[in-house]
Amino acid sequence: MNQLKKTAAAVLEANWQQGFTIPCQGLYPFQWNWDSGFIALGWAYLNAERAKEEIRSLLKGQWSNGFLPHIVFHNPSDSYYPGPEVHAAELSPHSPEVPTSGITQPPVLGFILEYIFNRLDKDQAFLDFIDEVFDDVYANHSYFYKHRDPQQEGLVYICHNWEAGTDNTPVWDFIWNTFEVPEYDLPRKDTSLIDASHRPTNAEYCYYIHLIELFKQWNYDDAAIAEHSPFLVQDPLFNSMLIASNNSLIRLGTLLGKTEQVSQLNIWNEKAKARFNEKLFDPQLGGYVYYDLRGERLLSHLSSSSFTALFAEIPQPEMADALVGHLNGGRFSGAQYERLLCASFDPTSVLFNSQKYWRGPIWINLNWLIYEGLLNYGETELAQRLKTDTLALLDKYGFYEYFECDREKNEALSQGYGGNNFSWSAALCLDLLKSNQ
Ligand code: 2M8
Repeated sequence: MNQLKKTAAAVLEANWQQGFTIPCQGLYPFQWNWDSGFIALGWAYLNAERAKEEIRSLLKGQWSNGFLPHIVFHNPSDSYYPGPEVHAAELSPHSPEVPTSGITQPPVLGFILEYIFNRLDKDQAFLDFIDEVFDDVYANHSYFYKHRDPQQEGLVYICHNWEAGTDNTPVWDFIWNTFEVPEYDLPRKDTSLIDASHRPTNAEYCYYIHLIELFKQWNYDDAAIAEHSPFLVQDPLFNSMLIASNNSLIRLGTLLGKTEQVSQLNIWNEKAKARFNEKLFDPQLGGYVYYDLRGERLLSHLSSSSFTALFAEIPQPEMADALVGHLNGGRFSGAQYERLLCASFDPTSVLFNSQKYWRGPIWINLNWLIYEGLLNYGETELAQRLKTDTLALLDKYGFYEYFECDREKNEALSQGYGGNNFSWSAALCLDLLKSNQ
């Protein structure tokens, strides 16, 4: 076991809490939805039972209508704001016994199950586990297509920036410009735990909290949210994750003889892929962008989310070529490869900020998705470059939450950005390392 692997294992071990893994001590002290998916994949290399427990714990937070919340508050903690009392998910008749939030996150579980199954050499015991949880994960997909696609076009919406996972991407600035919010009293904890200049501003947090306050007024009713929420966006990352999970559930369901679900998943997926290419690809920019359902307009900005369609095998060849161009001597790498891959927002944009959270820094989960996506399209050399950049960052700095993409600036730095000993950075490092062993 090399040193990087040992340290990654130690991070996961330290963040393990009897049944689930927190993303980071202090900063994120509960179970997060998409973090847990990536983390489970890491556990598969160390202890497959923990991978199963991680997923079972997340599913304890599932609502009776199939909705899977973005946080499950299994344990009390006063180091995070907003906690369960702010989210007040019990206002919904569908919420479970355990306290949860009332918003969701990118649906990664479907493809995570398949990745783990493949990484465990198609282990029968893990297939039995997939059989155990298949219907719950399917119910989550069913929830999305039933409640998050008002025009029945195959694309689902998110109604909160925290649902995107890319919390403060500059793309949301254009939504915040469309409505006003009160000035909330914000007992934030994050800004006293890490450098506040690397986190979203208080002005942005007022928008985040205001949306939650609105959803509570509507008791988290999906129809009311679809009708009134000022934030209603079709996000390329979120829809790519759903489509990639559909792809995996189709293959796993076929193995398990789930004929009815598989045929429904195929119907959703064909429609979704066609609409995704038709609606979210901006030919001028040569990449996938965001659609603001409320404002009925494209938000034409490239971000690392734009490339995740490769992971879900959505782009046709010429679209894939355009995406690859941005990473290979184009605006994300720079002509001389002066940037490490992959910035979370278009580095040539005036809105880019190389240190601020989702407005520019490199994130390991996005790098992993893009790496796997490039392999899907036979781009092995570029995939290797991305992997080398990613492992070099982890090796130099450790398992930080996000990283500087500018090569020159990196020379002078001695640490990454955000939280340290961050679980998905460790978990996905284990997966990236597998082919090096
Ligand atoms: C960040 O988001 C949370 C809210 O969900 C926060 O800032 O408080 C994001 O990076 C998100 O993608 C991630 O899942 C979460 C926990 O790591 O932290």
